[in-house]
Amino acid sequence: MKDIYEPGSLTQAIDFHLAHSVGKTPDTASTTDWRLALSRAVRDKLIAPWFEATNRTYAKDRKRVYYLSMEFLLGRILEDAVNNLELEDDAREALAKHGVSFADVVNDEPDAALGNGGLGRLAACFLDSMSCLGIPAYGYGIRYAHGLFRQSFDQGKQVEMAEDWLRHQHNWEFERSECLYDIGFGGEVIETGAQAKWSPSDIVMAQAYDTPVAGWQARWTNTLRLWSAKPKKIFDLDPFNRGEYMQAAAPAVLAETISRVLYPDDSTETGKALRLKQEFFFTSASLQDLLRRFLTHNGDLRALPTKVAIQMNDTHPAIAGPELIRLLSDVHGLSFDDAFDTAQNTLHYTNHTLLPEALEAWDVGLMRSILPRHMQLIERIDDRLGRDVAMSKTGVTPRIVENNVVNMGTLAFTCSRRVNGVSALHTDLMKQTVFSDLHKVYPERILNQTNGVTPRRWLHGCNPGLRDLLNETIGTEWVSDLEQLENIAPLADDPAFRKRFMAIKQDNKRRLADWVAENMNLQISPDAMFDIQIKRIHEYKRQLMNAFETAALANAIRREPDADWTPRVKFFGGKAAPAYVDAKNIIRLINDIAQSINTDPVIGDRLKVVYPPNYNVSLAEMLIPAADLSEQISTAGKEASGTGNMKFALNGAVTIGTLDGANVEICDHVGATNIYIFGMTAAEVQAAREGYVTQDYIDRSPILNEVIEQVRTGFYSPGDPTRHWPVLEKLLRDDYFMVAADFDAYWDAQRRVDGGFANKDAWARMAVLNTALSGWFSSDRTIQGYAKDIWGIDSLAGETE
Ligand code: CBF
Repeated sequence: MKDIYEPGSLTQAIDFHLAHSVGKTPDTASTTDWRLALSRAVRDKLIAPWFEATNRTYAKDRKRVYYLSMEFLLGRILEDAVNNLELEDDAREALAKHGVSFADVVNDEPDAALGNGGLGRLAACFLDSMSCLGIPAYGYGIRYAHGLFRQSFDQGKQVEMAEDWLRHQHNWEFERSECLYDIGFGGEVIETGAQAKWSPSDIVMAQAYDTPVAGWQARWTNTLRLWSAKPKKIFDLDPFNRGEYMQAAAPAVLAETISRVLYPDDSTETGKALRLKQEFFFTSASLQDLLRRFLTHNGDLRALPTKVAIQMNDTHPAIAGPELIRLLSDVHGLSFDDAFDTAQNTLHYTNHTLLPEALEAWDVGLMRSILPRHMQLIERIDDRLGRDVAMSKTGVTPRIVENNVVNMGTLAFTCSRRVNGVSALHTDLMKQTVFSDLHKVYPERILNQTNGVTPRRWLHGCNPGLRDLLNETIGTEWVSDLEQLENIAPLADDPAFRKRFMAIKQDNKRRLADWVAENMNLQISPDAMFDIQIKRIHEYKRQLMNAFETAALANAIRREPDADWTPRVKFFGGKAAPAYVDAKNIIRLINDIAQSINTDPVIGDRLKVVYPPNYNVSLAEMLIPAADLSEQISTAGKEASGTGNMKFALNGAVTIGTLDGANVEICDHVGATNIYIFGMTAAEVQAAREGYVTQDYIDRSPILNEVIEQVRTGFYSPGDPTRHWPVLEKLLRDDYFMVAADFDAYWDAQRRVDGGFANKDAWARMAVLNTALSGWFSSDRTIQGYAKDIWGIDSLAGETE
């Protein structure tokens, strides 16, 4: 299929869509209208490669990947698509003819925040890489009407508001009103002989919305298919006729609740049930959809693994095991054993965390009431596991159903051909801890695929200055072959190159400083070190340790204002889960510390603290290119991988971090002299747990002690001196993440950073080397690993007819 516009005719396409899709004339069009017109024009360009990719996959009857994820944290789509199609100059020019700014137009787009953090953003990077590499794939997820909440601060406290990304037309998707599947809940199982039939009491429909995902230069285009919940019965006329309008609308409202909000607060029983329903909803719809597609070209469902690889992104879609078995056996007539073997050879599971509270476990009663047939199948799968365990003679006793809960990690593991961790350390720890028993029974199953990030969004798109310098210096191939960045490594010793590299950093910092001045009413100097910690707020990520260090630095400056300080601006960014009270308390403390420091004339420009509300992908795209220092300071053994750490290093920020997650591999790649590593290792953390007393560490650290005393006596909350006691109380009672134990090491490392930054040449050299040696952290490399080691799929992009 040919492109419908002549090359270079983006102007014509935009003008066409402004009139025919948006219904406006140039003189009445708002920025949003122009955005919608440009989006349509750009989307048109994706259609030909999209159809071609689909046709080629069908024509060659090739294996596809189905990536099942509760989250796709896409961020803005327009700028990324323009970037991947290399249309930026054309778009800029076309809009400029109407006096419209390209930057205003792309910034007008709300983030598609269909995810919380790392896991969801990883899924988005993987979509990009699968398209870049020509791997036939579908992303399957939920089309939440409201993505991750909008965060604001009220006197330092996090306030959550509903997010509204679909308020304007969402121009990237195609509604598939014909693509509908029934999704059942509750009811009973009717058994006749060996046959079982599930008769659900409630049924909602899953309707597909497709978004084309173009890879670099549109070499290949895959589909993101998101499911939206629709009522089976649109409207109840009887109650309406009786004047009971609310009751008449109730079935629709209840059905639509399933895809209404990302991650409902699951601290209540009703919240938990909704979450389980969401998980089943999108998993079942995706499986029904892919089986339908498979059956259009194939007859024998036992051949499914030859054409289909399903990746479960964490345990959220782990119900895929029993659901696929149910569809294959109850619906399509396979025996349980054939269905199990087929499902197991098709499914794969990625684990993203070892934190016990994040490992999903569903109450058996809840599971049975919502998914009665699945609960039966889970028990049969557990029996199969029991048989393997007995045969293995390993002496271990892993079970899926234990103490009246269904352990979803064990279920996902048992139903998968391959199980992977997301960094080398994390994968080792998986083998030693949560999955140690299962690893003994199935020693071949666990493997590692260290995460990566897409260079298209996280360098080419977000850092145009550096992009241009790289293009000029080593050509453009690095965009799809990121390890070519190594070619700039020798230039770290070239003063002229370093100067240009750092001038770009300085521009990025200036842009950020302007944004802070405009949006936060705070003046910061781009000459100071920009020290940035952006991620979800969680105790294991230790924003608290950073906050304490910030306060301690302020104390030191106040004591000796005339000493030779390295000026710093500390940035924090991130949201806490609405029900996570301890994390919300930390946010408030950070904001109070910021307020105290930023208004202290003695401290002045030596230290400033910036915490922009509503951290999201778009903000990250501005913050990361402007960073000098990247804070990756989690308690060792707790951060599965991290991906922000990779984005920062790629953009020439130097890391201060623990030997946790992918930091270990970043250190290996950029070299120990180009990173500031501190603190306990994962093994030391384990050893320190025995007899750990927080107060002992505080007593040994006068610097930390002073800060703790300040917090206790209300130094940061003068009108409300006990405000931060809950933070201290928690720390003293249970410093599980060892803030106190690592504090002094962190403080010392920060002082080494001060010295390092003061030596401009040496710092610039480190910054260049971080970019040069981070190419391995491309998600293209990660996806190549999945394709080879897990899915058994080749790229189709380079193949000729
Ligand atoms: O693997 C992607 C990311 O996933 C998490 O965000 C998660 O949700 N479990 C982890 O916390 C990160 O370490 C990891 O990089």
